[in-house]
Amino acid sequence: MQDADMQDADMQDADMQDADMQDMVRWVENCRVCGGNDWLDVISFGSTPLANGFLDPAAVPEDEPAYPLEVGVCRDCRLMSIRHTIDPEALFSHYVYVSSDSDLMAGHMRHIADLCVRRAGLDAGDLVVEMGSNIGTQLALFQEGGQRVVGVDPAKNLVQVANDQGIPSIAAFFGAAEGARVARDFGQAKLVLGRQCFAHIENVHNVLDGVEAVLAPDGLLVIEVPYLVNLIEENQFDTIYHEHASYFSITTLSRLFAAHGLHIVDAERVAVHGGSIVVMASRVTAGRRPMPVVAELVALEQERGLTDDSAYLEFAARTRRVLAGVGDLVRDLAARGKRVAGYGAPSKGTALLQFCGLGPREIEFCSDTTPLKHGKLLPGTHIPVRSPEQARSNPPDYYLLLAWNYAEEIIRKERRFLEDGGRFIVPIPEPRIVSAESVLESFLESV
Ligand code: DWN
Ligand code: ZN
Repeated sequence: MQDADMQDADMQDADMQDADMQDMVRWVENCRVCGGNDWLDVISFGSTPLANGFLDPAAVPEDEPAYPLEVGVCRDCRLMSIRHTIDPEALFSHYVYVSSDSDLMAGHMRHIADLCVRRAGLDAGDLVVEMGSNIGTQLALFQEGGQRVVGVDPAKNLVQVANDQGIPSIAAFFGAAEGARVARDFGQAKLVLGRQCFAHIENVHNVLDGVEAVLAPDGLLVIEVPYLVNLIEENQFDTIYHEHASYFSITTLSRLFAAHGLHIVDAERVAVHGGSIVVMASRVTAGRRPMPVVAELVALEQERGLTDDSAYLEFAARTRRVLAGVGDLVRDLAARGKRVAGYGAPSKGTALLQFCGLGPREIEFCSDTTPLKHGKLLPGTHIPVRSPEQARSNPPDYYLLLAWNYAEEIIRKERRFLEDGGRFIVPIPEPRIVSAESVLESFLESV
């Protein structure tokens, strides 16, 4: 090819990439909940690849796509959200996160099933619909209790696993059309559940239209979302990435639900995913009286400054400081010849490493229990993922605890690593090092 032709071809390639980029990412002008456009700019993480975009080492793109990640707060309804939207097909139609089989999560899912049975008054034969049902682990507990279950999840690979395990599941995004379809094919649901998926939804109104279509007149909507109070107060900035469009408080959820004839009747703070909130809502017409905890949590959010600007700006300042602290600590250890690896390869870990500018020079590998991630490279940083067995055969000096939401369970499980002189770096709320001695000290302090 002549030089001029090559330049033309390069320009065409660049144009096509721009067009692909435009299809993939869109600037969000109006608040996803209230439609307002008075924004407080909180923080920008620059442009990053998608947090769950694990790469095959044999097919690493030369120009790995990266998308802007900016956070704003709507000054009207106080929704914290990201200012861009990414094509949901690209994010969720093939998914690598599988509901963890950890003790913490297993106990939590049991708790959620019991809570829902009690609060929704579920009997055998009642219909339970779960959005974002993953491989059906939560629904299996309702099935054991005699309820009829249907899962709806956009990840075809996970829906296949769920169906193979006998959990009826549909590969689709839940929304107005899907809610109506489930109502037509299965009847009305006594319980609609959405655990850890609501934050991922771009068009929350469409999803609530779907809930309205399928929820029985006396039915209960139960959603579980990471709680904004925990995110802000515990510096959980690594939970901010493209998959998570919104970061919810009760204040904002109440307003969102009200637009769909729903109101929050109960809520419970739970420990999973760094601190989440289980929110129970019913149709206003069902006549359920809200429990006092709902007003108490709204008051807590006000008291913590979530209805003002300053709490968010202080969070942004702390985030910059902690990011720099984690990066410097790991770079310093690596420069002193210490071997550092990541513990877990969660989406928030791939985000944290990108934000801190850490790569394979500092982090040798990440150990993760998820077979779908083994042998892959982390998006952006290209750090390899190994199985825990591989990692155990040649452990590092330090593990950067990327799956910090399982800290207690992991530190208990890895007693041997600590006893052999290994250490954990826990990155948030403030970076700190955990050794066998410090575990013993904090145990002694607690008794
Ligand atoms: O919202 C989301 C939530 C619910 O789950 C998503 N957008 C994706 C995902 O977030 P995550 O990837 O940060 O989730 P986890 O559950 O914090 O991921 C933990 C990771 O650590 C998993 O890949 C499994 C791994 N792990 C491990 O290697 N050893 C976990 C435990 C408990 C362990 O002992
Ligand atoms: Zn708003």
